[in-house]
Amino acid sequence: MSADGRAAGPPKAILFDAYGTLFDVYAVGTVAENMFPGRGEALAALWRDKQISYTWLREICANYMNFCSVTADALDFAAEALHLNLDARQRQALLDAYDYLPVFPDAAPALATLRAHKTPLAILSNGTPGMLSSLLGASGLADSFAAVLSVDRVGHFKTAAAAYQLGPDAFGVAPADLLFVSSNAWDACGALWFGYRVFWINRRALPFERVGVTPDGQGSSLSALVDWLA
Ligand code: LAC
Repeated sequence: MSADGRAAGPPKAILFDAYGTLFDVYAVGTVAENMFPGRGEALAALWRDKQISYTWLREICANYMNFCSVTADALDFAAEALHLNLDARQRQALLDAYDYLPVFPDAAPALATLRAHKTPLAILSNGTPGMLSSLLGASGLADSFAAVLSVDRVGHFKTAAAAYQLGPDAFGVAPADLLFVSSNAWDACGALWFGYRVFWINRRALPFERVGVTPDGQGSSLSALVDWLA
């Protein structure tokens, strides 16, 4: 432990958020753009915002529903709010696209380098096991991870402690011995409050949330994480 009570030394495992951190959620904007020229980006942005706010709303109201259903509800809201007439075929095509989001180009090389250091890697995500399995299967990254932890097992979304507890339970170590990596600042805050060490992937050059916690490290890409750990 360091003087401030945080663990020192290399992490015993590294846990990654999935959506936005390893997989590009805004890529669905391209599919949407083909359906609604000029509106794809707006649909992708509102869809993601609503998806996350529904997880928070359901968590604070103790009304869990799996991330697959939340994602579909958020799409329906976003389309209606933007006055886009999504027919059943278009709706299904967008939901299918969510199962096969592209992996960020920095992910494969970073994960390969980290694996070579023999640190176990895992995913800790709001996604259901089915959603994560589709994403990983399509990405070619499945073998990179020692564990894929879905909050669906505990029926609580991040930032609930029960969701973050999946990490320490899986590896049998304290949260401070684990490094949590997310591009979602709210997720980084939740993980810091829970007690993880945290690296924030600041993909969109944003300021960090003003809520009284600071990530242990940050950078614009997963390659920056590799440099920071070295
Ligand atoms: C995840 C989303 C919330 O848990 O980014 O993967």
